[in-house]
Amino acid sequence: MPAQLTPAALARQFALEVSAGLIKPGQKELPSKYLYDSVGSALFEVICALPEYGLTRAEERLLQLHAKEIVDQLPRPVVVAELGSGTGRKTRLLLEALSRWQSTWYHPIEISPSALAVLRRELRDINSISIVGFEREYLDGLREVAARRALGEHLLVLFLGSTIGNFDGAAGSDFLRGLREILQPGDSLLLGTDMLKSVHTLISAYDDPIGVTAAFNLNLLARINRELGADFNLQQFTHHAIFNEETRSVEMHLRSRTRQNVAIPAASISAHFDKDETIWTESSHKYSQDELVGLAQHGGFRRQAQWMDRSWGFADNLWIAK
Ligand code: AVJ
Repeated sequence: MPAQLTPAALARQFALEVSAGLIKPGQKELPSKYLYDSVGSALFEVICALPEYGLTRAEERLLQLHAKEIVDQLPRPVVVAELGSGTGRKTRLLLEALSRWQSTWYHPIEISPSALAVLRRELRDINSISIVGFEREYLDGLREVAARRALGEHLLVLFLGSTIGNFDGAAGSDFLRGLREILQPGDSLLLGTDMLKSVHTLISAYDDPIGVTAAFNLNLLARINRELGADFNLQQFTHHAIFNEETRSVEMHLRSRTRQNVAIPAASISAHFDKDETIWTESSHKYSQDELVGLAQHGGFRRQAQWMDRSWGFADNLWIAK
């Protein structure tokens, strides 16, 4: 894989972000992207199989039904970049549909090296596909892809799974604008968005009864222990999922059972926790149709088409850069 950061640079970055999030006054937080080391990625796969977490299956249904139709709406030739590629099960449906028309460059952009490795193995067999991955932050990787494209080639950016929902507040909208700046008019974005639904359904999806999501969340502390030499006692933290009505986001938190201090040597800090204090580890924003209209407009995109799975409440949106 070309263009990756060195392991030492990644470790330094992780330590910096952990220390910034845990020593700041007020709500402690950790970036949700760090949930996906090899253990976290494996646990996320299990989450996707849980009956309570319908999101991934909904998008798979959409792509199974409509991949051909989606591909038909794209300008060709097209180069495909994917932000946060996951295992490639959904991507395969699109790449197979595309490869009937053209040989395709596919550039997964993903900070988890284990996820990239899985993906390469998973998609290798598709006809006339060339895979070149980038172990980079999303927009850094996308800039590299955009810089390498040939004249006359259009870009299709896949941002599936409602990962956009992990940006909280204005960050999602800012991110889409940043992404648009890298694109040229006529390039396209296929954006997966989980739609607003009942609070009961949402909480069950993020606080499942057998505790897989709890393990996924707690693994972040275990990862900090493994990689930064910290001494988090995982028995002393519990998983919580709440729906924030104001921001329309499910939030995952880790709550400290007691007053405690945790040393994180590689980040050069000792973090203090009050009893019941939480670390906010993830937001998963849920969308309304009106909000999508506003986001596209603000971002500089024309809404070309939308495919909706009504049984769960999930949309794949095809937007074209204006
Ligand atoms: C992969 C970011 C879409 O927010 O629903 C699943 C991650 N977190 N359960 C989501 C997740 C808890 C997931 N995304």
